[in-house]
Amino acid sequence: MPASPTRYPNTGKSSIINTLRRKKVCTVAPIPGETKVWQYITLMKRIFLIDCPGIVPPSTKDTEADILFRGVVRVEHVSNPEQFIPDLLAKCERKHLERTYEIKGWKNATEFIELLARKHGRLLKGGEPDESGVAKQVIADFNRGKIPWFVPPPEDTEERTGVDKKAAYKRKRAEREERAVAEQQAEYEAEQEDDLLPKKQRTE
Ligand SMILES: Nc1nc2c(ncn2[C@@H]2O[C@H](COP(=O)(O)OP(=O)(O)OP(=O)(O)O)[C@@H](O)[C@H]2O)c(=O)[nH]1
Ligand SMILES: [Mg+2]
Repeated sequence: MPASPTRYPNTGKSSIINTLRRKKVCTVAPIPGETKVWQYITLMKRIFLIDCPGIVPPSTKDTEADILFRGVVRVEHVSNPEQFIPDLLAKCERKHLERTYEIKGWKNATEFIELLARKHGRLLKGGEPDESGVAKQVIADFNRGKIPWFVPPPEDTEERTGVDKKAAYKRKRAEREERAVAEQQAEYEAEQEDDLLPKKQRTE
């Protein structure tokens, strides 16, 4: 039975296979395009897995920035990387960026890049900041998890009716029953101890 995780690059396909096999059978790396060829891995007698290179399917929904921040593109292939820095700054909290890079006080993406370029001496001839080089570094840091960031889960606005509602009631009832059983058990155990006490004292 062939089973193959086909997904974006750098999303952990090879890692899942290593976890299933409980050993390192596939190479894993924090850069997209690590897996270059199909690799067959026997999971059980009649089940094998195929680790394959990631693919980026054409999508009308995902913007170029969405795809980039998912870590599925190698930064060296990104043209004008500085164009994505405003989006990156919007995704992260200022305090996290300040802490990661030990810089403060930027008002926009250009100032952010400039501060960083000066701090690390990434200047071009004539003293101009190397905007593209710094932007690539920041995007790479983001994709490798050096800058903390998160997205809150979507709000649960669904109104539960029918089966779902019944399931919630059932769960609550089961919890109540579980608590009652635990209380009874505790009472029983306490009684047992009380019963044992005189006997114990007798034998001593
Ligand atoms: N935080 C986190 N990182 C993970 C997880 N799974 C994998 N990674 C990391 O993500 C990176 C990519 O993992 P891979 O298994 O190489 O991804 P892939 O999908 O095989 O990538 P390609 O071969 O490039 O298509 C590695 O640095 C892994 O250590 C996870 O569950 N959580
Ligand atoms: Mg892989």
